[in-house]
Amino acid sequence: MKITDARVVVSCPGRNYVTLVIETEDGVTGVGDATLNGRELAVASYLEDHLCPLLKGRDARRIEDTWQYLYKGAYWRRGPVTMTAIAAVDVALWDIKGKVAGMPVYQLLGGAAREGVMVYGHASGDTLDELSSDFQAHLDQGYKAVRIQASVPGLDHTYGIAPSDGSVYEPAGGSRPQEDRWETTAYIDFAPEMFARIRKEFGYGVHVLHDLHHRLTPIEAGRIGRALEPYRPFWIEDPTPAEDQSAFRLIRQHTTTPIAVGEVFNSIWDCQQLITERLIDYIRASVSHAGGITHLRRIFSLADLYGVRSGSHGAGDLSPASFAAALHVDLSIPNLGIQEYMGHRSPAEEVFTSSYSVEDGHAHPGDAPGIGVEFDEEAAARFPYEPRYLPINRRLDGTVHDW
Ligand code: CS2
Ligand code: MG
Repeated sequence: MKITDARVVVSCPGRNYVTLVIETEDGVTGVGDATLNGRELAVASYLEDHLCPLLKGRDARRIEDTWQYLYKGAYWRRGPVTMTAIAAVDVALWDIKGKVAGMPVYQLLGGAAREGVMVYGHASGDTLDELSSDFQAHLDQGYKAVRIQASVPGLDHTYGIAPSDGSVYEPAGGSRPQEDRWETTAYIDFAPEMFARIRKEFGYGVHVLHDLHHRLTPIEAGRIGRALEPYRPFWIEDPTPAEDQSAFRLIRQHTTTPIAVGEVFNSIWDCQQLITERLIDYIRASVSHAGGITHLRRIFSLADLYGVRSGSHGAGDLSPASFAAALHVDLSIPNLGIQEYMGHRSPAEEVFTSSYSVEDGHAHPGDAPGIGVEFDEEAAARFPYEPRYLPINRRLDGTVHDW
């Protein structure tokens, strides 16, 4: 089954998405997400200029061989651009395999290991009152797990707070990144206060998560983890930058609060030590940035050996094709933790039609053959690419800090 065409579509239906479409000689098409937020065109070029010409003429059925061919064949291994491009190819080929078999991809991965995939939504607010009403709104929608972020008093703008007009918290439009402010001393007493408020109001029957977005030093992270223990967080996410995997030993020495890491990882090597030394509890690599279904499953299998569960990244910058692919993996692996779910902003639904559903706090990929997402190229053409950047972050004295 020869691949006859592989093309890349960059569009902005609500936010930028890079979509790879692979077509076979029998007219079967597969779709993969190649979006790398804020660096979209680099992946589009990697695919268009380097991978698409290699795909034409290859056998679409040989997923593992194609993965190895693109990974080892590049010589320059890993990195977000390379691995996002390989991920898009991989997911598109799984999509094709499912369509040809007449089965949803999760059936090809071993079938459902559960009825549905627990997801967490995002509640946020400029004040704790706003956060609390957003939290209630999530409970009303059936969520069993909710991430909480609130503006830190004394800081102009804090990560993860959706503006009250319903728009997203990133990325900002414009030709330069928006600049946020951060100071850990302002944050460190506030986080326990935020958790205390939510637990007091809503009790312990709901999972509560929190994202630190790589901003703390390991010892600060240990301190926050310990201070939050009475409020039983489901996890704290990305407490400290994870380039230095051994830094997590220090956090572990100070707290039993579960730790989740991985949305910026693109390879199993980024988390080998974190997993094998049991320095984390949840691995949050994503299907679109960590080499697709093939490589993500390898990461989760390693994690399973060490009692580490999955918690895949599912922010809005991952297109519906990624979210669907993640759900097929989630449904079939033995060590699911939870799946992030942010949804997609209108008019994304004009471009992507999905078979997945989210109900009562649980998602299911649906039973359409393949990944269950159709991509309308004509509709995508109505929403041309718009240059956008992720924010950068500075301390109050102006020093560039981890965003
Ligand atoms: C975030 C993301 O969802 C998350 O946990 O950390 O929103 C992240 O900032 C974006 O995916 C960056 O593109
Ligand atoms: Mg995050």
